[in-house]
Amino acid sequence: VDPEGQAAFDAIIDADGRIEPRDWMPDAYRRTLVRQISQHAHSEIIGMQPEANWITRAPSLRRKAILMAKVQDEAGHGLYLYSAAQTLGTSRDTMLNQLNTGKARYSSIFNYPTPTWADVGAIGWLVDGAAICNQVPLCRASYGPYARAMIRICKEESFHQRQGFEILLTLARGTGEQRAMAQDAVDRWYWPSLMMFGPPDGDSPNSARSMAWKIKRFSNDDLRARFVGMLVPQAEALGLSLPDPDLRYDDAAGRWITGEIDWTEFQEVLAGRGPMNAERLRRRNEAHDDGAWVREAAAEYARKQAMSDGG
Ligand code: FAQ
Repeated sequence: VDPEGQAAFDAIIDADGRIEPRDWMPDAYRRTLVRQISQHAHSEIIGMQPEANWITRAPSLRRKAILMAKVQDEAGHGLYLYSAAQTLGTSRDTMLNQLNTGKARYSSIFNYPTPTWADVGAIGWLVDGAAICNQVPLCRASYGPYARAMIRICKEESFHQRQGFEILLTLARGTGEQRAMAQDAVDRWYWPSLMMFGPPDGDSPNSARSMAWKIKRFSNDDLRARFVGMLVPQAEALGLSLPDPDLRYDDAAGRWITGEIDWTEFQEVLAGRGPMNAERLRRRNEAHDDGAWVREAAAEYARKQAMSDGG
């Protein structure tokens, strides 16, 4: 315990200021940030897989170029986020090792399969849409390096979201078969995208403290309701329906209320038993092993540079 450090930290948080890497911070604040930022980084890296599945089969050269750029953006997001987490004193090797050995969490959403091209549209519209809704408030998170990384990430995510919307719009205006494919993808991704916001507020052990520290600015349920409110008019514009017959606007509460979310499914996915958990981890390790020669070459290059700089 450092009473002076704590007082300075509290004053910065109260004034809505930013905590920077060299500032004193409570251990639990540091741990929470490493947990959230590294989980976020892992999500970006694992999140490359479901869409990369379609790079070789995108329906045109233009679609292929856009999809490659999008998947590459996700890699970039992972790298900024690992860098932000490293400023808290945890090495990238440690974080990647936790991911590769299945000890770290990453977003539940990336454990679902992408059997059709319309899934690429649904991921852009729903998954990137949910990501933006959750991440725009994180641009004001109290930890400086995280908040600053989020600004660029959000700009790129909003481009991704429109890219997905446009894929679905094209399909929805296409043949009957294409429209059905778009609807089927929306039906499969809608509920998992609502789960991205995390457990209901009453079952969210980290929320109260993260909100007091101004890492999180809104609760999981508030952001989920805000997201659904964004989807409703967009689904109408697409001419597609949301698979939620109980969805309604509650005038008294002033917010959208969804049908019941299947939290058992969410828990199963978190426990590693989602449809694609094992495959995602297998592929992650395969990519890591395939990249060993790049790491070795980079280390050797750095060693030679250091030698020639030295003399
Ligand atoms: N999946 O107490 P809370 C993207 C865990 S966007 C898995 O509410 P917290 C872009 C949680 O970690 C996706 N686990 O926790 C993209 C905690 O476990 P722990 C990534 C989940 O942290 C698009 C436990 O449940 N975005 O990648 C999930 O206060 C397309 C209790 O939960 C972020 O990471 C879940 N959905 O709130 C990429 C955003 N939800 O650690 C490619 C930053 C909860 O105690 C293609 N993160 N858990 O064992 C956050 O905003 C927060 O961490 C929440 C969870 C809101 C996710």
